[in-house]
Order: sequence, then structure tokens, then C-alpha cells
Amino acid sequence: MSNPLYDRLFGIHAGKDTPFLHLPNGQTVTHADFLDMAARLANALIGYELEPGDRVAVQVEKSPEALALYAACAQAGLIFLPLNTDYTTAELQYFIENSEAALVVCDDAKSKGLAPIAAAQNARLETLNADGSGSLMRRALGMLPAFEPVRRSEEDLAALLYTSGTTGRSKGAMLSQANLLSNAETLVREWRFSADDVLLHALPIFHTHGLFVATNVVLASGGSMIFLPKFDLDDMLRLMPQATSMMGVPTFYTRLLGDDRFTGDLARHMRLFISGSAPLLAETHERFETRTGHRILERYGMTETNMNTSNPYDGERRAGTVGFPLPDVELKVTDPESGETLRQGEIGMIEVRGPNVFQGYWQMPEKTAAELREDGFFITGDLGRVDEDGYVHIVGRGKDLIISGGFNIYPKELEMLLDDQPGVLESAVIGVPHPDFGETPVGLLVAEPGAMPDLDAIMANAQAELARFKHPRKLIVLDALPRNTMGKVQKNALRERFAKLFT
Ligand code: MLC
Ligand code: AMP
Repeated sequence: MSNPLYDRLFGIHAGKDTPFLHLPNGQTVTHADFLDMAARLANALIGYELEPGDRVAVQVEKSPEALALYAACAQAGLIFLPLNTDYTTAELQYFIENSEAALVVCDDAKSKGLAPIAAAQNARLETLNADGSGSLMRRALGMLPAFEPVRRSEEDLAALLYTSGTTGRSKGAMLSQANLLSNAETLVREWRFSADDVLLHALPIFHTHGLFVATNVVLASGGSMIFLPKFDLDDMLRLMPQATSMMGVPTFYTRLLGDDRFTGDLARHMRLFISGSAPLLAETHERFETRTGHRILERYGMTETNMNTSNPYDGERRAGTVGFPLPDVELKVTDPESGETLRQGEIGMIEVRGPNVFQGYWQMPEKTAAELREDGFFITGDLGRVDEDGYVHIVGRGKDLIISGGFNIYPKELEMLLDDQPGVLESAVIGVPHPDFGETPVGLLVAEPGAMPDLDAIMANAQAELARFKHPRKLIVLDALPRNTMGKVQKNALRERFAKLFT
């Protein structure tokens, strides 16, 4: 039976004893081993009486088993919903409820807190730990390593990835099999991935970058990955000589450059370094070339669209740009007010259309209609321009968003929490430059008349509610927030004023 995502990424490797995952302990998982694990998991999932199209919410550490769960969902026709391992129980509750997940898979340590949430949703709760232990694998190990893929079409949904909203709660981006496959196959061609590639993989696998860009490209090309649980500088330096390629957020590159052990020699045999998820400073690009002789290939994408543009494999990789629209991706720059297409060179809203563009937000037709035009163009929220040679430049964001080390933080979410704190009249959260994370959030508070907000207590409350990467790095009390004549807080003025806080 046909299941394009499973067939074209996983099924093509059936029976192959070729390496797929190289683990830091020296072990190798072959394609055949991996597919056996996935099939056992698919049998276990179906045993839980899940139906094709059901959502499987997964908050687990990166491991071969966690990746096999993605394959198992594809094979069983289930919608994979990966979640940041840093999310607190309060944050998870929303995703589980909103997606109406039928199964929640989490670490043993999280299961107690999630049990009532899953129960209220009539969802099953199973566990999978970083070492592969837990109730899910226990069950899977008793299953047969063979599973007939559930029939699916390219239009069926493969994944639901949550992305925060500028005004309210997170939105689940619905990604179809065709969205994922078309992008993976294009990137394999554009970036020349082959069965000879060994990708140094240190990204998390709960976001587009580590899951769909990195993993799907390696799967579609038949290559292998050095599969690290997280970015660790010592591991990166030790294992780079065994790799041919690396994908990372800009923080990976600045951290490598910050270590003298990272030399041109260590990177000499590498074929390709790719950066994305946040702006790579032209200065980092240049320092990297001076140190290693390699020009980093920068590309641009997002959860809703996978990858949209890329610098060329052959030809000039231009620092400070994100290259050209990928084949099949149409890109235009429009007037944010009128939606009219602007002339080449003018700055405006970047809109994209193509087989990579998602199907809309899960059960949010109004939000979908506001961002995805009827003619298929998606309004990215990124401001940019196309230069005279066709290179796309991202010059800013029309959306109020902070990107810290490649993770997105929506100021609105922090502001709502800060506004509720004792003694706080109002707040504004801004992103300021940070040497390691690129940007980091700072909370600016205005006290209620006569009150003295307890900043330590407020920070502790924020830390209890929010994932670690969202914690404000600093809280500052101001007399008032600067506003324009319309009463809107002038965040640009605040960003300028606090630009040098950490640099
Ligand atoms: C970790 N911390 C962060 C953080 N990551 N804080 C802010 N921003 C981040 N990104 C916390 C840790 O929990 C820790 O808290 C403290 O900061 C210092 O940790 P660290 O050891 O220095 O950080 P580390 O764990 O090494 O993580 C940094 C990182 C990681 C950059 C390696 O964040 C990372 O892998 N980022 C990649 C994100 C990503 O994949 N984005 C793709 C999104 S998809 P404490 O309390 O212990 O001190 C997308 C589309 C596209 O955007 O185009 O690709
Ligand atoms: P996410 O919603 O996590 O998928 O983040 C997507 C956002 O990351 C985009 O809308 C951009 O703002 C940003 N982004 C991704 N790649 C780049 C890049 N190469 N340069 C600048 N911003 C980027």
C-alpha cells in the first residue's frame, strides 16, 4: 500500500545494512536496525488503538528511539507532534488540549505532572526516556519488527508543529506529507547530499531545522548522521573529522569560532556548513571563512514553510543574505499595508508560495486566513528585499519576535505574565543583542503608583511558568514606556536604549 512519506524517506532503506546513526558512544544504528525499531513502535502505537490522523504529542530527549517514533508515526499514518523538551507542564497543557492528542509520550520525570492533563483529554500517556527505556519501548520490544505502512496520500497531514503567535496562544502548523517530501527532495539536490554524506547532527529534533531539514535530507539521500544528544563543543570538535557536513544555528558557529581548538585543519575535509533559523552576522561568516576557508551556506525557512531560500552550492554564498528562492518556491516582497508587490530592491513583507507551504493552522481558520492568502501566498512576517542580483536579504521582522539561539520567543507571552505580577502596571519585552544567543529577552516594567515590584520574586514566577530559553535575562523598572502618538509602545526606541546591555 502506498504511503509516500514512509516509502520515500524510510521504505527505500528496507533491508540495508548501511549506517544511519553514528552514536557518540561509538555504536552505529544501521538503516535496517532503525526500520526494525520503527516497525516495532508502529505495532505498539496501533496496539493503543490509535487511528490514522490521530495526533501523537511527543516531549522526549533526542535519541534513536525518539527518531524512530517519528518514522513509526509516518508508517502508521499518525500525526507527529514534537515538543520542546524545555516546555513546562503549564506550557504542555495547552499543546495537548489544543491538538486533542490521542497519545502523549514523555520522559518518566514528566509523566506525573502530565498524567492528569492527558486523562482530562482521554489521551493515553506512555513514557520514553533518553536511554530508550520507558513503557513505550518496553511494549515495542515485544512486537514484530515488520509493519505494513498505513495507506496515505501526499495530501494527508504528517506533522503538527506549534509556533507561537504574536497576539495570543501558539498555533499548530499543519504540514502535509507533500510539504515535507517536496522540501527534502529539493534540498538534497540543491545541497548535493548523497549516500556518502555524514552529517554532524547536534540540533534538537523537535523543530523544523533538526527534524525536517537535517533528518529528512539525510534520509532522502541515504547518508548517515553523527547523532549527538545536544550541542557540546568538545563532542563537536572530536567528531567533526568524521563528518562531511554540518547544519546549525548561528550560535553553533560563534561557539566554534570562540574556541582555539577549532582550526582550519579540523574542517578541511568538510564539504558543507549550513546555517539558518536566525540571522548569521556577516562578521561571523567572514571570520569562519578566514579560519577554515569555508563559506557558510545560509538559508532561510520557518515552521510553516520549511525552507524557502538558500544561498547557492556553486556560485557566490553572499554573507548577510539568505540566497535565492528554492526551485518551486515563489517569493515576492509586498507592501505590508496594501499587499501590493513592490519593485525589486524595495523593502517590504516577504511572501512565499510553493509545495513547501503548510496547510493552515490547526482548527484556527481565522488565523489561517489572516496569514495564508487564498492564492496560496503565505505572509511570513519577515521584512526583506531582493537585491539587484536576486539575493534575498532579511532586514527585520514585521512580527514582534525574539530569536534566542534559534528558539523563538514571543514577547507577548512574557508581557502577559509580567503584567499579572504584583506591583506591575505594565511591561514591554524586547530582544537585545547577545554574544552567544544572538538576541535575548529583557523585561521592562512600569510599577503601579507607589509600588516597588520585587524583581527576584517576579523572575522566580516567570521561571516557574516558562521554558528556560524564554526566561527574561534581566528585568528593569522604568518610570514609563515610550509611546507614539497612537499610544503604541515604541519598542525600537527601547531596543536602541538597551542595545549594549550584554555586548
Ligand atoms: C539553552 N538555553 C537557552 C537556549 N538554549 N537560553 C536561551 N536561548 C537558547 N537557545 C538555556 C539552557 O537551558 C541553560 O539554562 C542556559 O541557557 C545555558 O545553556 P547552554 O548550555 O549554554 O545552552 P545549550 O544547552 O548549549 O543550548 C544552546 C544551543 C541550543 C544554541 C545549542 O539552544 C540549540 O540547540 N538551539 C537550536 C535551536 C533550533 O534548533 N532552532 C530551530 C528552530 S526551526 P541553565 O538554567 O541550565 O543555565 C526554525 C526554522 C528554520 O527556526 O529556519 O530553521
Ligand atoms: P520558526 O517559527 O521557529 O520556524 O522561525 C522562523 C523564523 O526564523 C523566520 O520567520 C525568520 O524570522 C527566522 N529565520 C530563519 N532563518 C533565518 C535566516 N537565515 N536569517 C534570518 N532569520 C531567519
